[in-house]
Amino acid sequence: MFLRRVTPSVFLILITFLCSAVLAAEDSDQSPFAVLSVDAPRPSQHVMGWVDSREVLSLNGSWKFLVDPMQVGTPGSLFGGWATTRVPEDEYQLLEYSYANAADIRVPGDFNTQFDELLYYRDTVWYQRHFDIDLSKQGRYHLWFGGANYKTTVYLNGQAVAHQSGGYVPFSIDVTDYLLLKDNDLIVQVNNRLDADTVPTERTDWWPYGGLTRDVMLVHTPEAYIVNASVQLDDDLSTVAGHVQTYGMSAGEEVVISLPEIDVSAITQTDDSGVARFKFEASLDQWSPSNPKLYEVQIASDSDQISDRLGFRTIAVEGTQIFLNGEPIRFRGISTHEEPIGRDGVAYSRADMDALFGEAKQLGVNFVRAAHYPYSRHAAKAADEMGLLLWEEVPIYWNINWENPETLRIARDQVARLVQRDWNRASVVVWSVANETTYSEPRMAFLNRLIQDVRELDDTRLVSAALLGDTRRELQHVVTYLAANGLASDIPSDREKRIFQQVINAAGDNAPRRNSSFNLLITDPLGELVDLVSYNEYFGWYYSRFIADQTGVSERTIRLLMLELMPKVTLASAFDKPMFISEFGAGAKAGKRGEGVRTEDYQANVYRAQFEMIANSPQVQGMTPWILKDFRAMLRSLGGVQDFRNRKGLIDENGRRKQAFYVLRDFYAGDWGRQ
Ligand code: GCB
Repeated sequence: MFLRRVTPSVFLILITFLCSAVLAAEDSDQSPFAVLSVDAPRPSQHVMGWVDSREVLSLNGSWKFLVDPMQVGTPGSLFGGWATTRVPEDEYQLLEYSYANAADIRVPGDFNTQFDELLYYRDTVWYQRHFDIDLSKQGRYHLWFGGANYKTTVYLNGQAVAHQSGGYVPFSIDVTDYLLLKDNDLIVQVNNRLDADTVPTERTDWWPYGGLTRDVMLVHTPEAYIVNASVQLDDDLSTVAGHVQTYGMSAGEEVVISLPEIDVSAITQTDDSGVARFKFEASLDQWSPSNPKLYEVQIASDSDQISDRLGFRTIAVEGTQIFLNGEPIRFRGISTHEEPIGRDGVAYSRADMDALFGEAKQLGVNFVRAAHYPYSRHAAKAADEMGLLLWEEVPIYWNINWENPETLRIARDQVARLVQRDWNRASVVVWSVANETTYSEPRMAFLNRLIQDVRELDDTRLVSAALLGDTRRELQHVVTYLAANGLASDIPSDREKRIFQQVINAAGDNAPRRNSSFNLLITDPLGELVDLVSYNEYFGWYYSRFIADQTGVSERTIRLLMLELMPKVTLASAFDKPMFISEFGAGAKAGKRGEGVRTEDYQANVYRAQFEMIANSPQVQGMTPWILKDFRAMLRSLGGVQDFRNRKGLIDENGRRKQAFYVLRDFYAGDWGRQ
């Protein structure tokens, strides 16, 4: 097709050009127009931890940036070669790209909000920078990425040194053998396109921010070094146990763990696989929201030393209660996304997290659900210091291809990297493996695998997943209760009462009595596998619209009746475990007051009704309403109201508080919050 349309002379030139391109494609038999892929090793499964105590060269700052919507830059493709910085030798040399003339971009940070024209962009981009190092030092150098969304290939001095699929989590590569003394050419190709097989998939109710969203650094270690270490307080509250993962050390190497402040240290030795396990007694002041005490912990071998400030606490469930350091606790929480207050884009710095969590604390919370993907390492560090309990999550969200082995591999990689990064953060008490996934056998097998992985890596925290109820069954129930209550109310018109009467007649013997209460039972079999049965419910918001559509009763009537019915609802699960309301909420445009949806008043009323429902439900031991701040969402296009933001925040994107903020704050200051 393409060849038939060109004239003969152009054809000759083109053939010559294509031949050289084909040769350059290293004997590839692919078409020169193909989008090529490059082979590169995967980063090590062992996450390099404790990096903040290491000697590092920060590679944050200004990088050069190219956009590649046609994916032509990959080495070997006709217009490609962007993986090496080249400058034309003279004015005759034809190059299709130039980093010298490229835009500047700030790292860390997403690219979408750094360039107006890239807000909705979901494809390939290229980052480039140079750096020098002091190679006179003995030891090894590791390129460390805090996270890159979502598919990343790293090129150093022209070599493809790593390929990582899946965003948000850290990965590192030992690049000692590829480094030069001066002018190292570091180029990173990142693609933020998602599809049906990725984690998450292409449909999410948050912005799929792309690029080098987290810190980048070159970490220096000795030849033989400590890769990571897990240090946990046992349930007896007086034993500290864990393990140290080393690299390049032979069996029998001595490793010392010490807490100088209490003058305690323990000596252990590496085994054949370079792992040193330890257990020792220590009398520690336990970490809690009211006492976020951190201790300096040092780990040293003959050749290496790392340190961090860690808190010590236990978390457990028994029956339907949650225990922190052996004491019952309720999680008074709020959900968040990783977006800063007052600026668009991803929250990437410690200052961003301090401000976001600081605002959460103003609500009187002791708990934050960091939905729906791993945040930067700064988040849990901030929470450790502020005394906030944290729920951390992987982006197994809505529709996941449960049957694709590569999807499972990426999901397991996300879980493993998140857990290994944050397993020493006292603030983190819940690992969540999924959000709102519907029941199927393949889903059970997939999530069961992830839950087992979490428990193998870290059996000291609670595992959960935000469940959906059995929506159809629930709605049928709710409709009959609404009808029974509606018949006794002044709100519905005569016509609507006739509809309600038909609903009651159809329910026959199962019809509820007027004013009777309604018990909503969570039965998802995933509840069997988790420690905390978490449930997202949107009473007062979505359900009302579905019911109005189904019954022909006006949405106004359904909404007003629903607010009356909610205080009579109790929430429970079929499992003898604590329940947690991981989401509820309602949208409101800040400053919009009065009647009807999307007003601050309606949102506040939904919160009030929710509190009555939750206070009626003894199994419920915590909640994280949706959500602290309005956030960017491609699903939310409604002009003048949403403008591509989800408006369920208690504050808007600039920090303006809505009425529901104060309603939640008062509730947490009251009896339920104090128990
Ligand atoms: C949910 C999702 C969350 C959405 C929220 C909403 O159930 O878990 O990601 O943003 O509802 O606002 O609809």
